[in-house]
Amino acid sequence: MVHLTINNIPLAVPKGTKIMQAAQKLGIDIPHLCYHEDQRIKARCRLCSVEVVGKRRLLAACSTEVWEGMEVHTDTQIVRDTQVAILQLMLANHHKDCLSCPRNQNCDLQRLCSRFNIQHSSLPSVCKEEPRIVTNPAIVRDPSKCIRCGRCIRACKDVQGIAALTYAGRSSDIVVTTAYNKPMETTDCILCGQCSLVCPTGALVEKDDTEKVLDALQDPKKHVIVQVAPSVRVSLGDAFGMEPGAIVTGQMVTALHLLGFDKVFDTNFGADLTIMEEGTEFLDRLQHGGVLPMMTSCCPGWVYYVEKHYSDCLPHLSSTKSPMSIFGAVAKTYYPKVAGIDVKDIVTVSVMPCTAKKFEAARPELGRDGRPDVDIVLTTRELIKLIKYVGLSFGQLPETEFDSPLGTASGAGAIFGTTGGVMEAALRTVCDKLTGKTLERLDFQEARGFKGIKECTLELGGRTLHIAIAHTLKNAEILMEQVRKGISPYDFIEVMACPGGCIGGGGQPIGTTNAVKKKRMQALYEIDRSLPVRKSHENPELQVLYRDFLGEPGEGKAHELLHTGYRA
Ligand code: HC0
Ligand code: SF4
Repeated sequence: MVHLTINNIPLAVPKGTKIMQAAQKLGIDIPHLCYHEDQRIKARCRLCSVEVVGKRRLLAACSTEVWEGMEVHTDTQIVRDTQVAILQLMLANHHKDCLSCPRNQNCDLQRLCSRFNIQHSSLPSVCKEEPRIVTNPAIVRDPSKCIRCGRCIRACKDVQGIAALTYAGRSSDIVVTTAYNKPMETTDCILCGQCSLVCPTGALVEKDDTEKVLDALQDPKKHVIVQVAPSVRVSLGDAFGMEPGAIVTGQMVTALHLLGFDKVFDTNFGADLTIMEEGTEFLDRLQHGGVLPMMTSCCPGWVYYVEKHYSDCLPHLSSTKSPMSIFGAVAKTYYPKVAGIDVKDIVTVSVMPCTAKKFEAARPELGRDGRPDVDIVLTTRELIKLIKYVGLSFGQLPETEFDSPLGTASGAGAIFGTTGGVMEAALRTVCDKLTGKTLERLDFQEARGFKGIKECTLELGGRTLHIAIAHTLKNAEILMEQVRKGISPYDFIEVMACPGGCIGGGGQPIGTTNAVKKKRMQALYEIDRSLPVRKSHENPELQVLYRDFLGEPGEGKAHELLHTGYRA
């Protein structure tokens, strides 16, 4: 242990601890902007400057390791003057329209200015008020809000291995931009939104579609239905003061009804359908010499990545649509029939933890008769805004259940929201189908956990199946290089673009860290354990849907509605 004092308070911490974390042990929050607990430390903003006795210069608390006998002061006049000066410099180059900023009341810069009681800008503004860049359905850039902390650059490069964002220019002219300042979607970007999740200000945000939803809800001629992704029910509570990983399914359904949705349905039901189709497709490829490894296709960031970066490998992608889009197809075909409503009057909304889902919904092939199957996609963050907008006390809402007939799902559908969940759900069905028996085994521990690439081998019905699961595109790239070279040892690969899977999606609440994601992961497994049906093919509502409408999985109407193609 290393012994030191911070603000004259003695403490001992393990060797290698940084001043920032040592101070946290004493309950002292050293201000910071470029530092993020899940990222490489760059010490760019210097807002975490502290005084250390014996040192002539201030040191950065995020990057400086403690040493024996160190005496740190986090709250001296020079430290405060430095922090205020840094904030004033940022403000001079910042478009200060806080009241109408998408990150109002949820912005690190605003919070720090409030904490340091900055009531006026002491420096003349040099901010170039550039227009917001709205060129795609998922992500909006606002360069005049950027504080050049670099967190987005690190998320894109270090987590996704993409590096669509970069610094350009020098000195005071430095900016964060794309190559040649091109629109994001025309670069290597796959609209995953990881950059928006770590941005401390309003420089990178999801495209806001809340008004479209409010308009639809106000239209008396429209029947507005909503589906909610598996991971939203374990992340929404964060914004309402609940513990990370709190399971708020019942309150969430009530909130959506109170917002005015006519029916509240479950994307998990779509996930069960995906398993039926994807499982059937995998067995068919396995038994009839189809292209292997087959790769899951439910994550839109991942699909876009394969299209942009590995288009030669597209035949490996399952043709099964994602649960969201499968749900949308059913909602615009089967549902109007059973509900007796003209499809032209139905508006389908989905709540997703993901910005790329907005892009997926806008794909022209995912619709019929010129209408999209999913009309509007909201991120978890936008749903939080809507709940606050109508003034609901979320934590005090009673719990209600999803509506029928598209609201009953299995535990397999629930775990889609975490890395490894899609594979575990698929295996529960594939194993039964391949062996012709109802296997007792439900839990596939090999598929669980936060490891970047997970592998397992299963002996099934006289066959050996080799499985791999990756999350983040940096990890996926390792598997894809093998696939491209034709040396992949696997039969079936699951990829989710975001770290942790959808629980860490780019549309999740600000403050989603790896520690938070691990709690959400456990919550999803808890939901799975609590459900009476845990295999997709045993979902009774799904069985009715196939019997009465879709026919056999992978054939005829099921194939026509629930499968898609990709573009190079
Ligand atoms: Fe996901 Fe999905 S699990 S991608 O992460 O597969 O966004 O939560 O809704 O579609 O089900 C996201 C989450 C979904 C889909 C599902 C899949
Ligand atoms: Fe990079 Fe994803 Fe942001 Fe695009 S959306 S710039 S891929 S982090």
